[in-house]
Amino acid sequence: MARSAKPTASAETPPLTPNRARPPEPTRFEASKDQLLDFYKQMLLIRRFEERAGQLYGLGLIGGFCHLYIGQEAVAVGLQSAMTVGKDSVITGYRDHGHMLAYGIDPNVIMAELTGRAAGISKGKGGSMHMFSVEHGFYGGHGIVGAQVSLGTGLAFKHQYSGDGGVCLSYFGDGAANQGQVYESFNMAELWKLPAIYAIENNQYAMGTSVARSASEPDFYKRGESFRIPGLQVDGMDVLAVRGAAETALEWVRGGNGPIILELKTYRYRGHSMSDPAKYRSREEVQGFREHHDPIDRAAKELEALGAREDELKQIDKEIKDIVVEAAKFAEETPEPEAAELHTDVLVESY
Ligand SMILES: Cc1ncc(C[n+]2csc(CCOP(=O)(O)OP(=O)(O)O)c2C)c(N)n1
Ligand SMILES: [Mg+2]
Repeated sequence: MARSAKPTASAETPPLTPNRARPPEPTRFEASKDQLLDFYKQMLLIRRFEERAGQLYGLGLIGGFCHLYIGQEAVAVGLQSAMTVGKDSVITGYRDHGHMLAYGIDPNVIMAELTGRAAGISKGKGGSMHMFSVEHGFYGGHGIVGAQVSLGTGLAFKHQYSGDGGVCLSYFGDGAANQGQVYESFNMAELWKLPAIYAIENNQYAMGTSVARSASEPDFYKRGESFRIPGLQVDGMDVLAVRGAAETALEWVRGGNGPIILELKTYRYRGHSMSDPAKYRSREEVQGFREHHDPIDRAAKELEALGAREDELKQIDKEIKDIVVEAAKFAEETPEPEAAELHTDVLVESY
């Protein structure tokens, strides 16, 4: 077959994305003392819950996979505090406990899911990676890396199609951002101007592989460039910066401008999952983040500057500990599912 003639080269290469509208630069959220206290409590709840989940795993009370969210708390809390439960939807990967807690879902039923009990949010049959709460608009909990991006794009399409005013927030990692289906989803989302926020949680590792070793474009907020999707890079260790970016993103998307990407720069303190010996990074690196960039310490310091007293913060610490102790007790004592449950929630027809 004859090749078609090459088009004549223009004298100058046009700019990659001419005249593209962009959202404004986000500003840090100006929280009142009460608002910041609320974020602090939520982050602390995630931290203590995850620490306890790690212990229960060690005791053999949690089976299967278990991916902890310690270090990344400001991301879920900052973003989800700006969403409207019952109107918007959220979807994420397997590192999902924190996202559920940040949405105000009962810690008891989340912990009971981890221990595989009937009272768990997926009746004890989903475990750590497969938690859902449709009434909260929380669509999982997915183990296939990147799959939630396409599913989330479908949820955004549903919001647009039914005109319900909702936005879908899809979380995924730096590793998932190299998946092919992510870019098919980006293309559709921008083409159809879907109400979608893509939140890339750049915790700098995909299992044992660092971003430096795996990403040809490590600035993940630029990953939508070829689809004309704007992106913003955000300090994911600062809950107020995250909340500020969430507001900018929501305004952009709710304004009918189509999707937006947020790259949240964050760090996971623990291994990829409970079975990760973490030999691919140094102790000093992890310690550096814990000591100098911890999102909870940062919020505590700001609260003190806003007039919170030490005993007030200590009291919150105690309340959170009690909630987590209660969740662990519930998760250990509540019964396992009946054997007959093996046959429910299973698709047996052809679709
Ligand atoms: C399609 C697919 N490929 C590979 C895996 C194995 N896997 C599980 S988690 C993971 C790393 C993903 O890293 P990232 O997206 O950065 O998320 P993080 O774990 O850091 O939150 C891989 C490769 C998988 N579950 N699904
Ligand atoms: Mg990662």
